[in-house]
Amino acid sequence: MSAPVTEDLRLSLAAQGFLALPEVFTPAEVGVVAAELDRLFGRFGELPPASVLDLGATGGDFGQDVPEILYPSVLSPALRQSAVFQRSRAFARRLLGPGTWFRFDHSIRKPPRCAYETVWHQDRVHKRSGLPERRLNVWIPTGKVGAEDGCMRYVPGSHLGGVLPHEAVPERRGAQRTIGVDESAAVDVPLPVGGAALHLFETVHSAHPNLGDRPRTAWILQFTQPRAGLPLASWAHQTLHIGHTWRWRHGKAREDHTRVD
Ligand SMILES: O=C(O)CCC(=O)C(=O)O
Repeated sequence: MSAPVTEDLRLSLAAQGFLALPEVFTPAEVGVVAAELDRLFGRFGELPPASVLDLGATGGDFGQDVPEILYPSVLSPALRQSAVFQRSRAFARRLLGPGTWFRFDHSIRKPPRCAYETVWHQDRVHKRSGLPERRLNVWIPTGKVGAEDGCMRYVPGSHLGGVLPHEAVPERRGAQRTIGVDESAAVDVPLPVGGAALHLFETVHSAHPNLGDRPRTAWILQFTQPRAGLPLASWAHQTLHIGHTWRWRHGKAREDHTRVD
């Protein structure tokens, strides 16, 4: 990252639960990621079932509302090799400390004029095992984002109060909403291309709808610092996903090979 990890950044993350970093990658580095994600979203209907979700209304056509790709870096090794990935991991290690590992990545696309608001939630609410660990999300938009086209928003200091009560959101696949968020305390994080928003596992956050006329795509990398020396749960999770997508990845490799020849 162009911004060094200073003690001020560490203290700010610890106090606020999030960081807004406008200058982290070059536009060219983000361009590599954007091209890979565009290619995957362009083939959304052909991706393996284990790799796709739609966060939108349960009644809509799957993949048309708010498509989400799970572990895009497994489907596209170029993402894992990208400067954006490498630098995000180095940055997470410097922020969380030794023993920080890559846990998971996903990408969420909000199409133009998409009224879907990512509801207020804490990521920790989705963790079933309850084992103690620290996690950090690095949220990277592939284009400039503001409040009008789907930027992230955070409640400063909200990570300090433990896991708050959540409720299911009717007609939203799997969504859980934090009950009683004081929106007047929330902070928007608009970002230019090359920026990133970082948050801790317990930070209450949401993202605006995309009312703009271009898709809003974000690549989200999650890092973990498990209490055990090795991230066994993360490895198991990734290995399962690698297994579930094997056939697709090998079919694709054959197709690519045929095209090159
Ligand atoms: O991109 C979004 O709309 C939401 C992302 C999010 O909730 C997260 O990164 O934890």
